[in-house]
Amino acid sequence: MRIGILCAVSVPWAMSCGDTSLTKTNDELICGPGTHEEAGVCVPNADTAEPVESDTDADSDPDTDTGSDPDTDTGSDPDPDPDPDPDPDTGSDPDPDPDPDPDPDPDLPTAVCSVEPTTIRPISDTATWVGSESTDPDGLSLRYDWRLLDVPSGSTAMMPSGSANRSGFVADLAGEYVGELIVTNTDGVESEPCEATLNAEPVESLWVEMFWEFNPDDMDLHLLAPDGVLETETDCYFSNCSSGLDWGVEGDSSDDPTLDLDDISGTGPENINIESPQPGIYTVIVHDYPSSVFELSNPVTVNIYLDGALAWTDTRSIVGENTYTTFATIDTETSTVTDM
Ligand SMILES: [Ca+2]
Ligand SMILES: [Ca+2]
Ligand SMILES: [Ca+2]
Repeated sequence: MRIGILCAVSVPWAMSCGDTSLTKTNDELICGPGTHEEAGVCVPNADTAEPVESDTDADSDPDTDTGSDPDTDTGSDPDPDPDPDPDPDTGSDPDPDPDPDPDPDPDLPTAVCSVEPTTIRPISDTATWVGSESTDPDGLSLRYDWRLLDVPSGSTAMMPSGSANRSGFVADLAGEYVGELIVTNTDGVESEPCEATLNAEPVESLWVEMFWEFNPDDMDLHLLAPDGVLETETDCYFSNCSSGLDWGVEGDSSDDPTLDLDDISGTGPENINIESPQPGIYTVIVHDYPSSVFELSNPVTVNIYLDGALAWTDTRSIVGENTYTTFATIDTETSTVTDM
C-alpha cells in the first residue's frame, strides 16, 4: 500500500508536504491545517477550496423598486377627469339664454308697410301706400294710422285718407317721400312703426320747379325759349302754357314746354317741363304777381333737374310786388346751369 502525505504546512515531527519518501512510523496520518484525511491522504478542506464570490451584491439592485413606482402613478390619472365635467355644464349654459328672449311683448300687433310703385313721376302719377299686410297675434281688428314722415322741402303733398291702403297719392315735387304706419288693435295696443319710401323722379330731360314760403303771395314761374321775350309765345307761364306751347319743331310735342301746376294763393309748387328740349339757352324767371299781396321778404326756391337728376337749386328772397327775378339760364346742349 502506498502511503503519502499531501499537506501545505509542515509538521515538525513528520514529513512536509510534497515529501513522499517519509512516513510516520506508526502509519497514523495527521493532516495539516486546512486539510483533512480522505481515503488515506490529506486533501484540502472544502470550505477553503471554494472561492468566495460576491454574487449577493447584485441581489440588492434597486431596479425593480423604481420600475413599479411610475406604474401606479399613471393609474391614478383618470380619477380626477370625470370630476370637473359636470361642473361647467350646469353653471354656464342656462344663465344667458333666457334673459334677452322674453323681452318683446307677444301681444303687440305688427305694422307691415310698402308703397306701390316705388318710383313715380311727380304731379301726374299716383302711388298707393300699402298696410294691409299688417297682423295682430290674436287676430284682433286693426286701425291704420298713416302719416308722411318726410317729404321734399316745399312739398304740400298729403297722405290720402282711407284705411289699410292709401291710394291716389300725388308727389307735387321731385324727391323722396317717406310714409310711416302704426297699427292699433281693438284692445288699444299699438305696434312699432314701419316705414316705406317713395321716389318721385322727372321723366323729362328738363324739369323746373318753384315754391315759396309765405302766403298769400302769388309767385309765377316763367321759362323763356332761346331768344325768348317775356309774356309772349316764347315765354311759357300761367296764362299761355297749361296746355303747352309749340316750340322747336312745329307739330312735334316732345320739344314743347308745359306748365303742370300754377298756384295763386298758397306757396306753390309750380312746374314747367320739356321732354326733349331743342339745343339752346333757356331762362328761368319768377314774377311776383300783384293779385295776392305779401310785401315782406318772401324766400323763393327754384330746383332745376336735368335728365331726372337735380342739377341746380337756389333760394332767393323777393320783396314787394310785381317784380321779375331772373334765377338762372340752362344750356340744354351742354347740360349746364348758370346763376343769374
Ligand atoms: Ca302763381
Ligand atoms: Ca314742338
Ligand atoms: Ca310779394
